[in-house]
Amino acid sequence: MTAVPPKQQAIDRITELKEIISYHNRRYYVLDNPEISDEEFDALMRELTTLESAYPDLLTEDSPSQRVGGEAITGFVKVRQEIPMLSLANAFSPEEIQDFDRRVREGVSSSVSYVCELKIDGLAVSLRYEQGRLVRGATRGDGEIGEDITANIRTIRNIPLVLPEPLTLEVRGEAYMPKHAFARLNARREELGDPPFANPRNAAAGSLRQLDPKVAAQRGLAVFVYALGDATVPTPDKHSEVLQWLAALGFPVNPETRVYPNIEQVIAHIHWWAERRHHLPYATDGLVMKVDDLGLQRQLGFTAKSPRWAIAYKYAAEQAETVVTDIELTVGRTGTVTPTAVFNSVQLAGTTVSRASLHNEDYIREKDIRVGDTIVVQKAGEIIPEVVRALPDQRSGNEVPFHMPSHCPQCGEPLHRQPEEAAWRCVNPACPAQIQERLVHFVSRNAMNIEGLGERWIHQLLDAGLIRDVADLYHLSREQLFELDRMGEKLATNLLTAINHSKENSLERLLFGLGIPLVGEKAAKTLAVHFRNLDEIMMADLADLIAIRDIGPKMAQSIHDYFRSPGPQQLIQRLRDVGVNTSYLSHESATKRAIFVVENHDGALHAQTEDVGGETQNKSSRTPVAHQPFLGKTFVLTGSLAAMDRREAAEIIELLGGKVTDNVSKHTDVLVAGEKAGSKLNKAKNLITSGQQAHLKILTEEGFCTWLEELGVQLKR
Ligand code: 3BA
Repeated sequence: MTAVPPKQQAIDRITELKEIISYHNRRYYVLDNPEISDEEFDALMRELTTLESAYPDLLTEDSPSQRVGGEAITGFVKVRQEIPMLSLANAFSPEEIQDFDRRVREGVSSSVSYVCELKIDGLAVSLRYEQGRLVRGATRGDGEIGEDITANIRTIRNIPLVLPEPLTLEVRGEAYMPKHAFARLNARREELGDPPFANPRNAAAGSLRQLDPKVAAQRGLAVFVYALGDATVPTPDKHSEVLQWLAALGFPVNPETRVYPNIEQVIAHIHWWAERRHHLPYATDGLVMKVDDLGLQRQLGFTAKSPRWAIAYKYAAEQAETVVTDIELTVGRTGTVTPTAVFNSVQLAGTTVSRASLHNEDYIREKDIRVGDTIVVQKAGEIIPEVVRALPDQRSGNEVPFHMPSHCPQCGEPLHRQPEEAAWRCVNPACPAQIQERLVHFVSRNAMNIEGLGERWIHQLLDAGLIRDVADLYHLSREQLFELDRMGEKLATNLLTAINHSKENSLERLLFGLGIPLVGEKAAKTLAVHFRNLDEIMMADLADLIAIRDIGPKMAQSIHDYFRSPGPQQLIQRLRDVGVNTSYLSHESATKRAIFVVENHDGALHAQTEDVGGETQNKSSRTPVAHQPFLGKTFVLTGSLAAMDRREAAEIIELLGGKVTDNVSKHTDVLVAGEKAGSKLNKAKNLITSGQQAHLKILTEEGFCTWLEELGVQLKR
């Protein structure tokens, strides 16, 4: 990849790459159905950026490489909406929806079909395309004048930069932050000491108002489009057809959209979503109903502020009252002392909650939350439980105000608070709580993945004085393990194998596992790929680190400081001494463990693990087992699985006689839905509710594993 092709060849290849990349981008971000692996996608992207940096004049704004964010800007320019972006009238009860329907039918004297859309809790934006190219993105603002946020809009992955036809049009929709991205962002802000966003809407708005598009690019935003703005295109007769047409052009249209012939069914739809909406991967605060027929829409027209043909139904914000029973203090792996409110459990937005972070001392003081207080709790962005306020009127006088202790609740050393920080910190590197948390983090699944070595064992090992830091794990002997309570032969062997095995991990796991402040999983991978081995990272100076895409100045400083401290340096030396790998092992060469299902002579099924090279495994060499409980069944796997990856799950299904396909259809018998299952899950639900495939079974990963267990398949790794 070092040889730079001549210009004409570069031009052709860039054109081709842009098309291929935007195709796969759409499969991934809009259709939730990727065709190629992340690695293959990255390789295409690298090829494009390499060519673009060799020929900077060939770099255009609609290049998918610009999704990472271009140059920072100094301010936002105001833009006028040619057709104002109106607001929506609200309804808060089914009766008000019925009133709306009555008004609509009076105005048009015919039966009326309605389109029901989820009301996404985000920020209204307008996207303008000229000759099929995205030229401007703007906020709604006051409806007439918004702000030009084009640079940030371009970074949103599910917005097409180029349309399949050279159309000039404006589309409108909602930019939003998915729940997982919101949770990740707030966790990071907390770590940095920045105030968290109250909800995904604010987080989306804050991200789109970033002057530096590189920051916006990191925020994981997405859009759903739901309307045409200023557009001279042959418009269909119905709003539902407009949505279909937009989807065909590659725009993300919410898959939960439905059309109903009367208001009774619309109201049933409202009830149907009341609870279910909490389990969507994005926050919704209601539904939007629109008259489907565009002719009728025109007849109905507008009031001064909003269309008469549409209304937003808003679910009541879910809050609950409960009583604080305790304020717990936990010491994290970096020594931060975090108070958590423990309260009598309540149902909230689809789950039972009994704890909420109180973040820090100032937060508790500001809200004056006391043990014994009755409090109001809610979920920020439908996901993170939080205490809204205490109800002082309900106090009996026995409530206990909170005081941050002056000393660490775990080791008794004094706590410190930096003037610019909100957190109190235990700075004793020998604090047992920190040591334990560092170890738990090191062995965790996404770090060194030392299977079987959970919190309980770590606690025992520390208690018995057998380990003091992560390097000690690699010196443990069988005899030492047997000193532990309830340690058996088999378990000891498994633990030692797992520990030993972890020495072969690729660098990013070690980097993440070390727990360098601010370095998450993604940054660890970026560093590993960029520097290839630990020595290079340790020698990198601040400028080298800042120059890396996705590594910000604060993180760069933290990495730099970490590797220049004597403690970490010694620890790394000791890890090297026991043979822990410190290089990046590319995807192809990494050893993987595969699960095999094997049949014993007695007919029982067992799973076995085996090391396989990433690329060299040979599928046909494994024969299916004779007992085939899944024979004739077609499975679809979606979302991310925790206990195994999709390939492994597919392998097991096939060995048991089942078939695995990519897409949900009328032939699907079982859908295994992991975390963040998206459109496939929705499609399966629709097939069930519409009666087209009523016997389709939807299983969570847990349900799938239980089924396997019932069949006698033991999953071991
Ligand atoms: N549909 C918000 N307005 C919406 C086009 C109309 C409309 C919304 C909607 C006016 C959502 C008001 C701001 C605005 C474009 C004006 C939706 C959602 N439809 N599904 C009927 O999901 N939040 N918001 N946006 N024009």
